[in-house]
Amino acid sequence: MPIERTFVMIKPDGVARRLIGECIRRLEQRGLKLLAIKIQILTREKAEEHYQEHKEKDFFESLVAFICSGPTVQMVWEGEDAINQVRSMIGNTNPLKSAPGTIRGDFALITQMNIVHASDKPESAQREISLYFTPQDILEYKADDEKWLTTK
Ligand code: FUP
Repeated sequence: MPIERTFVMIKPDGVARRLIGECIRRLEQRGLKLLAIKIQILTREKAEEHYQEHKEKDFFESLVAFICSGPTVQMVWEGEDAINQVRSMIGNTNPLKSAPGTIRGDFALITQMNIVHASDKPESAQREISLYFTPQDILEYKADDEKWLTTK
């Protein structure tokens, strides 16, 4: 499988419920590598750009208001098949359909307040990473345990 980078954001509910560490712990424990991290309250412009694919949906206004309502954490994670693996670790968009053991399945009940966002495909990962990070923000480094976690 290719080594990929994916974008992960802990939403205002995840930060307010003190789940930053829990989300990071799960991704780290799996063997993914953290390359960049920030905490910020999103501007409306940034939120609208992030969720541009949902602009026409009836939940768009409410989603943008929610995502700007408090601090959020942005991260870039790297690893084998990272995009699909992180998506499977966060669970279904609707937490009522998320399997136990996933982040949403373990901590959420409401679709909008589903703790965490992660890129769903390579093009989204690229777009979302560059929306929040410059190349200088992303640290490239070797981790000592990589021989156990990659085939490269
Ligand atoms: P996901 O990629 O799992 O975050 O899901 P989507 O990109 O489809 O949706 C983005 C966010 O919009 C979700 F996290 C929650 C919100 N949403 C709603 O509020 N109502 C909906 O019916 C669908 C999505």
